[in-house]
Amino acid sequence: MAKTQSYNADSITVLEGLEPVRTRPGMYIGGVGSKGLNHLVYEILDNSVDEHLAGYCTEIRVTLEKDGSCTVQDNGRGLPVDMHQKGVSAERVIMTTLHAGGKFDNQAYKTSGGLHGVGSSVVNALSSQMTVEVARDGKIYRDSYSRGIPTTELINGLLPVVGKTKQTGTRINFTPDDTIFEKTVFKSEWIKSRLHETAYLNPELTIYFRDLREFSAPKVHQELLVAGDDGQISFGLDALSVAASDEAFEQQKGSATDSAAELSSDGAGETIVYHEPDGLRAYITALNKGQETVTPLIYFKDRSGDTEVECCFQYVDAFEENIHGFCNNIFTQEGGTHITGFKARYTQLINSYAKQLGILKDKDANFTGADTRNGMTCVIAIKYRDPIFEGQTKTKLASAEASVDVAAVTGEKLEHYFDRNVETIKAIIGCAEKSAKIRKAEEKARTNMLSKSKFSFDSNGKLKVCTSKDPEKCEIFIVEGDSAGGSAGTGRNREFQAILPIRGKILNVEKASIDKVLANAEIRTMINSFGCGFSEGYGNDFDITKLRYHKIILMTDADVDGSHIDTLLLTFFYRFMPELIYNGHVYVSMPPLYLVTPKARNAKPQYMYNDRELQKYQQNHEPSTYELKRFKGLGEMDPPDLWATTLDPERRVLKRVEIEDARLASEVTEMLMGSDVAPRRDFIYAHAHEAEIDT
Ligand code: 28G
Repeated sequence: MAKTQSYNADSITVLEGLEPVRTRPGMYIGGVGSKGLNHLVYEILDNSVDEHLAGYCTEIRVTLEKDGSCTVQDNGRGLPVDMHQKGVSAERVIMTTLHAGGKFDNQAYKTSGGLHGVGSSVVNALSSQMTVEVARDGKIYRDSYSRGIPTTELINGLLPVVGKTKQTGTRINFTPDDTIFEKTVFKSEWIKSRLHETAYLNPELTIYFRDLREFSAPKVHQELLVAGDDGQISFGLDALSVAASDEAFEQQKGSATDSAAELSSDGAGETIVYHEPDGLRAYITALNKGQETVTPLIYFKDRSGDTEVECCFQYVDAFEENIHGFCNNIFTQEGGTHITGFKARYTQLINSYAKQLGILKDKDANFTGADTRNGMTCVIAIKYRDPIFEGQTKTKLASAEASVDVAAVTGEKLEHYFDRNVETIKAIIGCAEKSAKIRKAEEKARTNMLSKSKFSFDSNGKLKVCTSKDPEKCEIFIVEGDSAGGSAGTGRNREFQAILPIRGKILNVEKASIDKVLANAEIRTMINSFGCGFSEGYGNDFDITKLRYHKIILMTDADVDGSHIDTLLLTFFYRFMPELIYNGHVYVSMPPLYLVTPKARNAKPQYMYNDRELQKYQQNHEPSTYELKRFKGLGEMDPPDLWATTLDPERRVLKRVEIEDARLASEVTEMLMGSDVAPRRDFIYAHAHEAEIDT
């Protein structure tokens, strides 16, 4: 196929059209870090999901390719390829025009406002390479781009045909532009979480995920694996007879025939099939896994006006509420009107039943909203015509009507349900009573505590302070264990590095009630030393301007226990000090696993941070030529070692924690505490390769 890099008239208009995306990528994908990078996948994925919502696509495949690119494929109708009024294929127009992608004419199921749904053209503009293949009308068409500029020559304005097929669908392969993105390694943990979420929200959809990259851990999440990928999206197979040299399609053949074998091999690559026919019910069941349930699953779905409202919830024996909102399949991290509409109506409903059943007397105060949701795990997913998003990360639904519609559906459906399930409403009121009691006790404890001056309720225990008082310069290392804490205390730069040793595992804040959280010595010490208070359900005392350390660095061993402690700490920050993460103050240090000392004179010792690095070294060096030391833990390093590898800003490796990491941490807490070793190892694995040098 003829390719051209020349800038003809077409490509200049293209460049003009997509230029704003390349000059200000953050405006379109929310940044050029990991979050923006992964957003590229979601943008493309969203188009396939839209095609599913339109009723034409049942399978989506997402593949992280060996070469660092990503492929998304669906079995929908296939992007239109016919002649557009502009004189080129419609596909060209869609891929090169801002706001002309996919569904922008069809507002009904536009994926979202704000950051989302800006479409494939944005991804195209930010990709060093993009290939679009469309299976339609018995043919396979192909187009390609580099940084949004077409590299395929059209034939009378239309796409070249590269094969024949009986299937229909779209396949897009793209490589993020490394001159735009700080990092170009997709975070599979984030992507998998998003795919699973999408599967729960779309019960008739099946999503195949594959990670073919070298460093991906083999065999993850056994329970999710479905051996024998049947290769139903197989327009590529047909094509083989016609376009036998077509690499992309050969690869497709591989995935269709070899996957069962690959699952049991030790090579790179994992395949996960996400299919959740029980939808939100299965989602709640998964979220409540391992916890004692207090009510059955409660489910409803209905429309009000143009809004479709779907909701499932269940109570567990816990003190937290755990409400996840979605609007048009988008997770609304910061909540919004759909959530407030639900909560407001729900509080009224529970109080009215409590009175009706004589549990609340006339003289009694109503339950607070938080009381009524004590122990509740809930997912609210709405489909809304014209969502408006606001907030720090544009993930807060602002549309006022959504609140009204959700309240209407919630009121009607739940009244119908509770009238017929009195035991369930009694159990829920039981949870509310328990909460009210604890709340009153806590309010008392809190006034007592606050009266003793806010930050003096505990001495700072084992904190080794630094001399500087300039928060911007100051760092605090939260170090696992007294022995590592001791070495760090000696090895650090006292001027700007504070050390806070913590022992063992901090409390799992996901499970504990607030009074227990506040009673925990480690947590009190942290709140004290950071200096900015904390926020929780009953009030927000958090003030980030008071933060004493602009870098909070978790320093734990690179093993299962260390990653568990990281997870618990992140869960704590996520729930009580999320701004620390939003504002990029939280880091995880990446201590090396090995020290290789070559025997040759003049050769410098080398620290290695993961097994891959060591393997590479071992492949190129005879075992007799070097000495290998394996660090079992930070506690084994002497202070100079610790300075050289983990403390020295010039040489250490830090990974900045993003809010997605913290959200996942809160979700994987359960997984990490389970007995299965494999997911834990994979968790550590997944985090090891994402290390970045912090400068
Ligand atoms: C694989 C990666 C991402 C897509 C479709 C299918 C159609 C479509 C996409 O149309 C323009 C606007 C509304 C009609 C629609 C095909 C109607 C008929 C489509 C994708 C024209 C966009 N036939 N599949 N866009 N519409 N999958 N997957 O991008 O009026 S995007």
